[in-house]
Amino acid sequence: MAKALITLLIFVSAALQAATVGFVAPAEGATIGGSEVEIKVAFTTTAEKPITKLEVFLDGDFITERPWESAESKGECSFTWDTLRTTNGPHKVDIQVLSKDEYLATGSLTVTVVNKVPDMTPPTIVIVSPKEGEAVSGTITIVVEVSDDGPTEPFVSIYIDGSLRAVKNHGPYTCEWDTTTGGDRSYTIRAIAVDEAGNKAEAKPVKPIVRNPKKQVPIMERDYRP
Ligand SMILES: [Ca+2]
Repeated sequence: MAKALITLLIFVSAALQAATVGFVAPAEGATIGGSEVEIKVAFTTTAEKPITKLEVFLDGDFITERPWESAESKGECSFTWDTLRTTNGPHKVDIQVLSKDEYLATGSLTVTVVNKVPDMTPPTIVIVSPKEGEAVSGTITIVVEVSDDGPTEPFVSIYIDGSLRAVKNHGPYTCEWDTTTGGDRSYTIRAIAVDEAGNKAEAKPVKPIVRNPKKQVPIMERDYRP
């Protein structure tokens, strides 16, 4: 009984409408994402009222329109939707068809947009050892602390006076430094982290001072007598 009533209503509705418009793709309720989602619509009309324009609405807001020069009794039309510029979640697309500014029909589609939120946040990076101005000697361990919101650990490069001394893609981010190989002076340690999305961060440089014991001079025995 109910089914027969619905069939009848559809039949009456179709008879009254001069034109129809519906979606070929994507499917109703589909989950979509990316910058190039094809929205394909199909429409039919009568010879008396050829469709001259399609208007596209997203969540009730007018987005774009497309003039339609053909006076065919039916046709198809595609739009590209950059869903990266739309929030994640359900959205309603309406297509209205018009004939010389006379409204004819609307087709509606509800889809769910799901896009991976891009990682825009650079890592945080700090050189924790040695400290600024710290006197160091012998072989020391440079320790860098890095954190990031990405799914993988960042790449970290450690430099001493501009020369690359270590590259690591996982923690602990450390680097052994034999300070006896250079002279006693101030050195500049820099560290740079890059996350999976290419966001880059540089730690505040640290300038320790190398002070190694002088090389042992053989003690000379002196024995003078006046
Ligand atoms: Ca990040």
